[in-house]
Amino acid sequence: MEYKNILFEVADGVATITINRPKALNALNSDVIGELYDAAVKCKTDEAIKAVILTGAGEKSFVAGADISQMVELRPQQAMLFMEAGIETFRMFETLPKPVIAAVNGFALGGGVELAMSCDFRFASENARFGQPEILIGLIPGWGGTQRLTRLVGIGRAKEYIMGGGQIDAKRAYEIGLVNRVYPLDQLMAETKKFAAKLATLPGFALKMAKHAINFGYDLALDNALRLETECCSQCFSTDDQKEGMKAFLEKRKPAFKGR
Ligand code: CO8
Repeated sequence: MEYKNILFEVADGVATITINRPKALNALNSDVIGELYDAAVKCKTDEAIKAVILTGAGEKSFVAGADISQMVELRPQQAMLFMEAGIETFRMFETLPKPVIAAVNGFALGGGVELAMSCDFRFASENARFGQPEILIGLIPGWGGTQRLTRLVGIGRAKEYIMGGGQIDAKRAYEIGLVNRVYPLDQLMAETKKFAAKLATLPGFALKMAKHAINFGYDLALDNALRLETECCSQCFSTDDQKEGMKAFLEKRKPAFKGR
């Protein structure tokens, strides 16, 4: 697929996907969603890609939400299709068997914060602003916000932001656990790439199992979740990387992981 709305680059095992509609503050229309889905499939299937970064073009916005100009006249069935496309695309990143980092370089509003919350990690620039302002245009979140925000920051805060429609800055987002790290804007990409590069060197199968156990164990009853963890952890013993990691520790040397 030829991309017109995103940039897709791979370097040193890290794929960087940049949503590239800076004049519209990188708002997501159905074309962007289609390209993001295609890029997610590439990230999943290309064995050379070990970690993924999602970011927005320009210095003002990560993603300012779904494209309002495309939604204004939708009927419910059309809205449902647009919602399902976003839900499926975001879920691809959330369940990708590789780490995904959102580098939030400005506004992350509505669909923007929903996309960021589908990533494993959120690194933000100091100028980033977060919110679910859908209520202000007669809507509620439709790409996972009612569920993922509630899980990340708790039901009381989720209701405050979703029903109140206000925005918070990066410092507050860090305090409530919505973002993992905050950097000056000019350091955001370098720091995100450094973290992604480190992840790319770690045993890929163990990363996959860690993400799987956390994602799919989270909503299970504790006994079932612990069983899932046991199964995921035991699978790691099938890899050369587990043998190498433990031998290297015992031999007091650095491990040479091979990704298998
Ligand atoms: N959709 C379309 N265009 C947008 C969007 C958007 N979400 N956000 C910004 N833009 C456009 C503006 O229209 C403007 O275009 P133009 O230059 O042609 O007039 C350009 O980007 C620059 O924006 P502003 O001039 O408004 O810039 P400001 O710095 O003054 O303001 C803000 C920045 C605060 C980010 C402001 O643009 C804003 O409030 N944007 C809308 C934010 C919003 O409401 N987002 C939520 C949208 S709804 C949603 O995401 C639901 C997702 C799932 C539902 C699926 C249902 C089918």
